[in-house]
Amino acid sequence: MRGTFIVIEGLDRSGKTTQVSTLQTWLESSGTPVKLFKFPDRTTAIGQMIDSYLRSQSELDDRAIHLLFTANRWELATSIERLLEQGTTIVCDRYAFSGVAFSAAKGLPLEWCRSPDAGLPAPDLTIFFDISPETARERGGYGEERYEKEELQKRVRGLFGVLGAEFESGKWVTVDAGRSREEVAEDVWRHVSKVVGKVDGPVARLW
Ligand code: T5A
Ligand code: NA
Repeated sequence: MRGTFIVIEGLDRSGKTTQVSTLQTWLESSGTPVKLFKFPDRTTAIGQMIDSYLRSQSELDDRAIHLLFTANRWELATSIERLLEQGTTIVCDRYAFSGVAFSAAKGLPLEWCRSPDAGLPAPDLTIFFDISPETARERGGYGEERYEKEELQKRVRGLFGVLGAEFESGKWVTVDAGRSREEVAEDVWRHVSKVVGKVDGPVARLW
């Protein structure tokens, strides 16, 4: 069996990073080899440009930053694929769906936004963390970064809905992330345990 590719997507402050770490612990204790990825990966040279932009320390054209986010995924795509083939399950904190939803919410055409991500490894399961902008706002640290503005987050939420609707049921699931950490973790585990260690064959491609 190859590893399972699990992506956690969602709005800012929906608790993705918190849950990815719980999920890692649970997978490890069930004996599943697992590796975490996070996009943007701010540690690479491209990631440092993205980080500077997100913290409003530099300005970039909307298309230029979009392509940097995509390039940041491509620079790690081979490692993701290799690990999956070697039997390691991957849990990824944000992926191409964030890439499309955030840039399209800023006004770039949806189809233009999708095309540079075409051909990337496709997740076996995407869990979308849905949260109202009002609940997200009450959480720690909200508003520190460039995209953490309520109007933009509302458009992003709508666009995630459009992207998710294209998937067959079971491949894209929505979790109510406005609940307690424990309730969200249980729900995530319920979905993950249905697929993990059960997929085989070649890794699919976006889109
Ligand atoms: N972006 C990203 C693009 O535009 N294009 C792209 O291609 C990609 C990949 C940075 C920005 O980049 C954009 C989207 C983003 O605007 P990021 O680095 O993932 O993306 O952002 P982060 O700031 O790291 O993460 P988020 O803001 O999205 O937060 P998380 O990971 O969803 O939330 P988390 O776990 O850090 O929790 C936030 C706070 O809430 C608390 C936590 O303790 C923490 O204080 N919390 C809860 N509180 C109450 N109840 C719960 N259930 C809670 N769960 C967590
Ligand atoms: Na954020």
